[in-house]
Amino acid sequence: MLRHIIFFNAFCVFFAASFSIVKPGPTYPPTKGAIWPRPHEQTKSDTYYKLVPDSFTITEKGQTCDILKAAIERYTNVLKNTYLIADTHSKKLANLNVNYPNTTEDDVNYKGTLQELQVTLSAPCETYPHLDMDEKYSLEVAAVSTLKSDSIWGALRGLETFAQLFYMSDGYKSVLINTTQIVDYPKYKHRGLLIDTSRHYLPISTILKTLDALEINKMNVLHWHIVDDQSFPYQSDVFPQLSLAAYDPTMVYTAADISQIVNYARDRGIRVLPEFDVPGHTSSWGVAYPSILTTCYRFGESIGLGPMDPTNNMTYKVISDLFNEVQGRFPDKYIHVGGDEVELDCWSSNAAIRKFMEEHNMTETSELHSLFMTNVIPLLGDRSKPIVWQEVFDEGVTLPSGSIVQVWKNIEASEMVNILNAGHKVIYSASWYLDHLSTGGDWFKYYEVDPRNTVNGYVDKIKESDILGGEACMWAEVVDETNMISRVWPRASAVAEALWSGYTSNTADGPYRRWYRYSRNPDHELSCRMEEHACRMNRRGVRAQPPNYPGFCITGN
Ligand code: CP6
Repeated sequence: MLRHIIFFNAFCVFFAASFSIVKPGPTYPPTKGAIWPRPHEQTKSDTYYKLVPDSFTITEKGQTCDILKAAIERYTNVLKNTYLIADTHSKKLANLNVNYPNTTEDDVNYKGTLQELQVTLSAPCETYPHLDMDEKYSLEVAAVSTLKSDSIWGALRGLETFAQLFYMSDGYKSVLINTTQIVDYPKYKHRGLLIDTSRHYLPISTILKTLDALEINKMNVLHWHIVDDQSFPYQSDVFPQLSLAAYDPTMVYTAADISQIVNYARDRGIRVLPEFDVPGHTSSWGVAYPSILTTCYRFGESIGLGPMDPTNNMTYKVISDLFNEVQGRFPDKYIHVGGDEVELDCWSSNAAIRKFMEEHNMTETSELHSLFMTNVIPLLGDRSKPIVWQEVFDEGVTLPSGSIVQVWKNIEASEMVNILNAGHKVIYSASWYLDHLSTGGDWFKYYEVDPRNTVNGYVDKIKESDILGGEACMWAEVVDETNMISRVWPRASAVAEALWSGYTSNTADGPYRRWYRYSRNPDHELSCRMEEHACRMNRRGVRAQPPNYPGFCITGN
């Protein structure tokens, strides 16, 4: 303890002595229409156009469908709203009698008002986003701009980019867009966020808001860790008693709620990936069905219920019927079946389970976990493929081909290599735990890893591409609707960029590795872009927290 005090004092004295001069104004001046995540390829010019919503339209020049029509309406509204914020601001300025000169109209770079965005979609729409969807698009901004894609999903990403190119100028009175050409596609095809609705219930509105934010960040998976030990908010028709373990009868997700969320996500090119975590993290199942859980013992006495009972046929019957229902409610081709943090010691504490192990020639409780998963995975049939947490691989379960292993522990490269060499695909989450806070500005650290770099040199490039992407995880022990959005955003935006752009500390022009040493630099490219991006999210109704040191954001409020 004493050592800490001395260390801490020395630390403060050091900073007190090396004073710095603080200049007025935001620590990081925001950029103007920088795209987040950074596009694959972009050329920009100083010439620009002005947005006047009444004389601007987005038109469909190729194939179309409901998803595209809805997106055009959505983005038209985003632009109208951006214009409205500038308009509101200019009225406030007029009331204050502050007169900023209009610099736009007599500037040689000003090319007039923007007329049209033509969207050319060259193939019929797919109906639901999937792992292998094509998200590529190209965009050219001119008086008549063009957006081209071979896929509805690419068209959605391109519309998002288009909306982000607009910025406010003339003292936040006009909305401008520069001439630019972009060709863009993601490095990783699985770019997700995990939300946890068991530790705290999240209202539908918060989940929809999260989907808005995912769309803004070009993320494409909502990993919905829907139930866990503490509560069971999923309302089942086959087992209605399960949601007796909801925190409150109103704190549930009905079939209609799920359908609303799935459709809202689909319209934004986002997959909803349900997780029903078994056999651990399942206490809440025991409220209605205690017999499917294992009684744990200490010193010969029962100390309560632990993981699912792998020796009980009823366990598999409940899981099977529930999965069948879940497959009907979630159209995604994958279901996450968990498999993390199983309390193996509970199994070995139970005499009946020990007897079962003896009868089946098992010596390790991990073999029971293996048996359990081996029994559970086929229950998915061929309607869905499994995703599992890494323990399932570690414990020697034979997984069907096409399975995905989600890595969440800080691990040696060798583990990723082993998973890949066993023929599995990987989703990376280690080091992207949003519930681990240091400061609001800690997002820099999420750039320290590029998932494929962790196995660089250990496997060939083909295997490397089996690392499909990653997920930022927002475990909800200490978050609910009051703080979830602002805690996730813009911190998860860093993960979004690492996954879309492959822009990390390992990239040649990537951000500085030691952010705390270099980031207090007003020209810091990444920080300035992040400042604009967080502000952009706020203008679009996502209450992202301020990412950097002091600054401001004009939102019309
Ligand atoms: N809940 C569930 C959790 C975690 C996991 N599974 C978790 C464990 C350790 C850390 C963070 C989260 N809260 N169901 C592990 C995947 Cl550090």
